[in-house]
Amino acid sequence: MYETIEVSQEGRVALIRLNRPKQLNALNSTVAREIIAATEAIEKDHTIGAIVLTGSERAFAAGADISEMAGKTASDMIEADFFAEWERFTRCRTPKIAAVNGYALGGGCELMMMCDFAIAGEGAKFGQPEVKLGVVAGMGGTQRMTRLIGRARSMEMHLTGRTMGAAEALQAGLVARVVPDAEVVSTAMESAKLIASYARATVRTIRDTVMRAEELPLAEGVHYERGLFHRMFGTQHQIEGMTAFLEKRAPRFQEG
Ligand code: CO8
Repeated sequence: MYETIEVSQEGRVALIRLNRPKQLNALNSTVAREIIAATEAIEKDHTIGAIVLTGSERAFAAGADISEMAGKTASDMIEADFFAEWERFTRCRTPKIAAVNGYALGGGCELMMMCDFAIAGEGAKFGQPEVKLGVVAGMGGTQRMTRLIGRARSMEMHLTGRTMGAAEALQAGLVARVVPDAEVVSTAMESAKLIASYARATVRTIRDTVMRAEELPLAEGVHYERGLFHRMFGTQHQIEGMTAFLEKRAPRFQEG
């Protein structure tokens, strides 16, 4: 069905694997179209509660496809609004975990940062090397990396184009966890299965609220969160979750 990705399902979790290993999973327009189409299809599937996005052992993704971009003019880029389609990926509310082995460079690192969090292998390498290509990051790298790891570190990464290893990425807050390379996908799947075991509506609300922290001033964010908290009372998931706790049993969330 897809040319550049493989999609499978394990229980309530979908696994999307980038499959252009010879090009180190460079993100060309087919990959973009397919990842977005797959994510949007998963979004509509009520049997799926979380997504794991991964690449190969050598590369999560080594960036946007340079051979596809190299000959373009500014008019071409503006006309196509190049990379704008990725906003559809970030709009999908199903939690997305990036499982990263090998290179996550340029657009690859940006795709990882578009996910809700990342689990990386000990050998993973991150970077925004666009400066070496004479351009700025185009898929949100300057914005998301700065929010995740702060201006000093983000500026240094963008201006030098150097790569950062997994231990440094963990310490900086670029990734949530680092595990042995061979355990990256299984750890991400485990985490995704746990998320998918909770009520979908609750998970989406929590995810949306955390995402708002990047956009809103503190007082507005806290007010927004409290309003959602109040409105969850009397819902079937709140009743079941709290009743189960008081009855000392596991909750059984019914999906409607
Ligand atoms: N695009 C296209 N092809 C790639 C890419 C890429 N980003 N990365 C690797 N490849 C290809 C190589 O050309 C090579 O192909 P071939 O075998 O046909 O020669 C194959 O993958 C294997 O790569 P290498 O032989 O180079 O493997 P090495 O192990 O020697 O090196 C590296 C691995 C270090 C990852 C190296 O391939 C590299 O530096 N790649 C490019 C990394 C990069 O610069 N990424 C950023 C791209 S730009 C971007 O993502 C955002 C652009 C923003 C533009 C804004 C426009 C609006």
